[in-house]
Amino acid sequence: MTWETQQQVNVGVDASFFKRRLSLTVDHFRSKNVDLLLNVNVPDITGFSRSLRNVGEVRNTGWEFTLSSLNLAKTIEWTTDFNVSFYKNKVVRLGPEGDPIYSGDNVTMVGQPIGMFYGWLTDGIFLNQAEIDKGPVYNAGAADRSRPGDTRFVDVSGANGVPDGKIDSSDKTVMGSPYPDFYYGMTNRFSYRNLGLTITLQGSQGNEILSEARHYTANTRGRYRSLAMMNNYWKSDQDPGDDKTPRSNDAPTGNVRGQYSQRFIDDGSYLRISNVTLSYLIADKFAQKIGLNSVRVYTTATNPFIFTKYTGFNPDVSNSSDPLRPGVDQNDYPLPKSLVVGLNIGF
Ligand SMILES: [Ca+2]
Repeated sequence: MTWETQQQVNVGVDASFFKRRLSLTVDHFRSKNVDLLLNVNVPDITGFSRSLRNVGEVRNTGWEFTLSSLNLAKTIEWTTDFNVSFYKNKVVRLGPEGDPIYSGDNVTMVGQPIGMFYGWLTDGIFLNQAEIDKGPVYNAGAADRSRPGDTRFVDVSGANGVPDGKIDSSDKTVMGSPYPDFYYGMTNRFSYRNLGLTITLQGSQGNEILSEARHYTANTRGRYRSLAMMNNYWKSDQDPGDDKTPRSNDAPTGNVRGQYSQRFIDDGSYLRISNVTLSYLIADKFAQKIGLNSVRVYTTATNPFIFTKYTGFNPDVSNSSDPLRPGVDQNDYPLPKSLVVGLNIGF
C-alpha cells in the first residue's frame, strides 16, 4: 500500500470590463488521483470485510466561473456576485482486475463517475394478469414472483448479456447519477440611503438522489405509516389507483422490497434562498448625540425558501461519510429556518 497521489493542473483567467464594473474569473482544473485509497470489500478469509487499498485512478475536471458586477451606482447601489461550477470525475482504472466496487446501491466502475446509483430501472406497475403474462416478471414460477400490482422492472440484460424476458440481478444497471450538471450561488446587495438589503441563494441542477429514507416512508408493506404519495396504490384490476403506485404487500414478493430500484430515485435539483438580510443604519448624528459611533438595526432570515421537486427533508445530501456512496439520503436532517432581529452598536 502506498500514499494516494494527486497530480493537478490549474489555469485561471481574471478579466475586468467597463471600468471595472464587471469582473470575471475563470478557473479550470484537471487532476488525476493515482493509487486511489479506498475502503473496499475484501474476501473474509483475511478476517476483515473492509480494508484500505490502493484501488485505482480517477480523473477530475472542473470549470469555475465567478462574475462580479456593479449594476447600479446611483442613489440606489446594486452589486451582484455570481458563481457557477462544473465538475466531472471518471474512474479510469480499478485494480487489480478492474472489477466494479459495489457499495450498497452505488457502484464504482471503470468508465463511469465514482458511486453511480445501481439497481433496476422501473416501468410502472403490472396492472393485471394479462400484463404479468407479457412480462418481464421477477422470479417466474417461484413463490416470490411478480404479481398484478407489483413494480415492473426493465429487462436490460440476462445471463448471456442480452435481454431474456425475465428479471434477475443481471438486469441491474446504472440508474442515476448523484452529480449535478452544475452548482451555483449568487449574492445580490442593494443599498438606498441608510437601507441595505442582501439576498444570497445557492443550488444544484441535474443531480439525482437515491432516497433510502423512502424505503421506509414510501414502503408498500401496508402495516407502517407511509407518505401521502402512497395513498393511491393499486388495489385490484378494477381499482388500480394512480396506475403507478404498487400494491400494499407485506410479503417479500415481486416488489422486492429489500432492494432499491429507480422507484427510489428522485430529481435532486434545488434552489435555496439561504439568507435575506435587511438593515437600517440610524443616522450618525443621532448615534453621536446619544454617545455612540453607529447604530444599525437588522433582520436576517436564514433558509427562508427552497424550490425543489425533492420529496425528502433536505435535497443537499452531501454529508455521506463514504466517498463511494454520494447522493444517498438517509433521512438527512432538514436545515433550520430562522428569523433573527438584531442591533449592531459601535462605541
Ligand atoms: Ca433480464
